[in-house]
Amino acid sequence: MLQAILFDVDGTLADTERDGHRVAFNLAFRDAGLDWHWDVPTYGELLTVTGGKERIRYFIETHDPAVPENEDLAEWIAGLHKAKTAHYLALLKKGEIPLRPGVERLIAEARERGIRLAITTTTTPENVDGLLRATLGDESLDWFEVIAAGDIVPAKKPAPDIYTWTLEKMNLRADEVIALEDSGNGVRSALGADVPVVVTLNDYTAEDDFSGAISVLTDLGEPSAPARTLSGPAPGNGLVDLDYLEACLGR
Ligand code: XBP
Ligand code: MG
Repeated sequence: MLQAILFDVDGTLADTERDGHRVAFNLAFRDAGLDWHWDVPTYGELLTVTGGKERIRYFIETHDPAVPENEDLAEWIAGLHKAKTAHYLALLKKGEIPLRPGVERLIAEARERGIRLAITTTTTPENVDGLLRATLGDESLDWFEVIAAGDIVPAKKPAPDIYTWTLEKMNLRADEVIALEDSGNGVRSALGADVPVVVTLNDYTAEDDFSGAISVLTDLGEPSAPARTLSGPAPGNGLVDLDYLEACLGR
């Protein structure tokens, strides 16, 4: 029996990366007087590394940009990332980043049927808070029993730690939950904790390796715009709902 749905955030609840996180990183670079700019394709390449601080460090290591001397690198990155978070929260507040199709519908159905909800993400906790408030309202924070985010586990996705941590907190077994993810890193993280996973991909993750996922769809689907199924079982009416997720769990 399905007991809970574990939602990834970036790319799954909303398309946050290209017009959200990427823009916020660039604004923080500008504020810091850096001549770095992450364009859309560059950001796609950097997305192979999850976590904003980890992504900045990876950029420094692989692109060799000028960085200030005589600074503790970890501290400097943390400061830059803090500025990025402030910009990202401001973008969310403007209400320009909507939820993906079907997300609100599925959350409403789960709440009606008493299915438990959690968030499992590498992004900073304030970002989850900001996205939920901006899209579903302040009260929606209480709908999620656990919000597992950011540095609460040292090893971010694709490590399984965030899923293991969430299952422990909820006192659930991996075969009682379904994870919704959008990326290869997310799929590997869930599967590493034996959590079955359904994928809704996006432009940045379309070429990722989703091996082991139960199904891969364009999105969760709305009655007016049903989802397309790219692999695995298709939901009858193009809508990912609880009956579909329950059937996925039984496979
Ligand atoms: C999402 C991420 C995040 C965001 C940035 O991965 O990698 O790092 O891009 O968030 P997933 P922060 O969807 O697999 O959780 O800058 O707050 O880290
Ligand atoms: Mg994601």
